[in-house]
Amino acid sequence: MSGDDKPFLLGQIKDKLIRSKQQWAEAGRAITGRPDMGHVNRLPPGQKLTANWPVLDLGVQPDVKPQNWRLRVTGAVEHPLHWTLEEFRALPPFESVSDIHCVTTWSRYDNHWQGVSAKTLLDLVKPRPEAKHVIFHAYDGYTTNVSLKAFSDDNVLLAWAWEGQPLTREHGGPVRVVIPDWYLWKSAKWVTRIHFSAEDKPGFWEVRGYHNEGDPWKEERYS
Ligand SMILES: Nc1nc2c(c(=O)[nH]1)N[C@H]1C(S)=C(S)[C@@H](COP(=O)(O)O)O[C@H]1N2
Ligand SMILES: [Mo]
Repeated sequence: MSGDDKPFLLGQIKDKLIRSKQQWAEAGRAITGRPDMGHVNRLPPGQKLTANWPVLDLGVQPDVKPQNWRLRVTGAVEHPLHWTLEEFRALPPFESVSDIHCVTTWSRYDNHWQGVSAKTLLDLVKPRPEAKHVIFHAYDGYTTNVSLKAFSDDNVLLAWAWEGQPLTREHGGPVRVVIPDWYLWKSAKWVTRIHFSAEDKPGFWEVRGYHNEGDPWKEERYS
């Protein structure tokens, strides 16, 4: 062992430590109620568990017939694509199980979703380097914004089924966004356009006093 080996070894150990801490930090985003992440407290602060699934919206539930549904991707992407429901459902399917946390204080565990993952969509449309924000537009005029980072999470999807059944109209069928790590107002029902942008654009509730992000573990309810 030469004297030079020691600093080298220390350097290696340090890198290893940093890497594992980084991984913990990433997993720590998992203070997120992901069932697989093994939280001691699965229920975020201020939430109450419910078994049913309440319906919340602006009071208008657009009747989007499957044959009329369209999803468009616009803004800062290499490939601004659009799909019919038939085309969308032909994309690689994705299934996930996640908890729902609504800002109105109810949470519902173990929701089984089926749809298209955000990852798949991102691979297809390829956001341009300047894209940092995503704005969802829905058939009822609702909008909501998230960071591209939040949208890129592994558990995010555009869901067309819940508990093995087509997503009902009241819950946003034919297709809604599901972003399990954020309060449910970020999960646009009846989604019809996904806009990528360099600039953030607060959505319907975000301009009305809701937090711009919405992490249930930090109680980011109102701004
Ligand atoms: N298009 C649309 N999406 C929406 C809303 C809405 O009014 N319109 N409300 C949001 C809010 S505030 C909540 S709490 C959830 C409710 O979803 P749910 O009715 O399926 O429980 O949808 C979110 N997505
Ligand atoms: Mo809400």
